[in-house]
Order: sequence, then C-alpha cells, then structure tokens
Amino acid sequence: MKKLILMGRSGSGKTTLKQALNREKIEYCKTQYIHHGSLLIDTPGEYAQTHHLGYALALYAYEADVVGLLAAATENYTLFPPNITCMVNREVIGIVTKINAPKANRALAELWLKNAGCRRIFFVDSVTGEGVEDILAFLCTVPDRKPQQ
Ligand SMILES: Nc1nc2c(ncn2[C@@H]2O[C@H](COP(=O)(O)OP(=O)(O)OP(=O)(O)O)[C@@H](O)[C@H]2O)c(=O)[nH]1
Ligand SMILES: [Mg+2]
Repeated sequence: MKKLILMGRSGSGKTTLKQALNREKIEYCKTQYIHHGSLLIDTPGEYAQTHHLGYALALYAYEADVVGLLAAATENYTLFPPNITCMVNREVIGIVTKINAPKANRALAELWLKNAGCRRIFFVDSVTGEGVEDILAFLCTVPDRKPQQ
C-alpha cells in the first residue's frame, strides 16, 4: 500500500482519521510529535500552523508516497495558500473531515483544498467511518507504469 502523510491544522481530524484507517478505537489523543507508522504518518497540527515548521512538513513528505491535506468541514478559514501542493513532489490529495458535523460546509472545504492544488478530494466522517474505505481503496491502487525496456 501507499504510505500517506497527514497534514492540517490542529483539530482537523488527522489522528482520528489515522485511527479509522488503522481500524483502531476512536479516542482523542493530542499529537505531540510526528508518528511514523507502516501505513500512515501523523503530524501535529502545529507544524502546519507555524511558518518555519511548515518546511519540516515539506521535507517529511519524502517519507511518504502520498500527501493528505486535511480540512474539516467546520473550519471557518484555511491555512493552505493557493497551489501549496507544488512544495512537494508527491501526489497530494485533499481530505474533507467532519462532513456530518452541525454547520458542516463540505463545499467550502473542498474549494479550499482544490485552490491549494489538490485534484482528488475525499470526504470522510472518521467517527462513523463514512468515506474511510474510499481512502483505503485509493491507497491500495498501484499506479500504472510502462514496462521497462
Ligand atoms: N464527528 C467527527 N469528529 C471528528 C472527525 N475527525 C475528528 N473529529 C473530532 O475532532 C477532534 C480533534 O480530532 P483529532 O483527530 O485529534 O485532530 P488532529 O488533527 O489530530 O489534531 P492535532 O493532533 O492537535 O494536530 C476529536 O475530538 C475528534 O473526535 C470526524 O470526521 N467526524
Ligand atoms: Mg493529532
């Protein structure tokens, strides 16, 4: 499977999504440092929220096959500037979390992620599990490669 690194502000749902993808018990646990697992890399939101730590995230992306930018459907502004995806040379997907929360605005979060440069967007509720299989199926796909001559 492809390894996914999760990035986004604190509270956007990175750890909860990690637990859902790993089929672990869903429980709140503040991320204090980067967790590097076999399928997923979970990062603290403060890395995305602090200018100089953002460069560390860009470097850490090399450890993964795919970068996941998270935006909760409840967020009222975005951290991601336009075309931020060009900072990394990995495929970048957008993940909208908390899609069933009261006052969730999926469309706005999707727009922010597309504006950041994500072409493919997933929609999840990590607590109910909705949409989690779609991400797992994507991580299982092997990119088409031309046979070597
Ligand atoms: N309903 C719902 N709640 C969610 C979802 N994702 C996260 N939450 C809740 O949002 C809160 C914060 O989630 P975390 O997964 O800890 O957020 P995080 O991005 O890992 O935050 P940091 O570790 O601080 O960077 C928790 O109380 C979760 O239960 C979701 O998809 N749906
Ligand atoms: Mg966390």
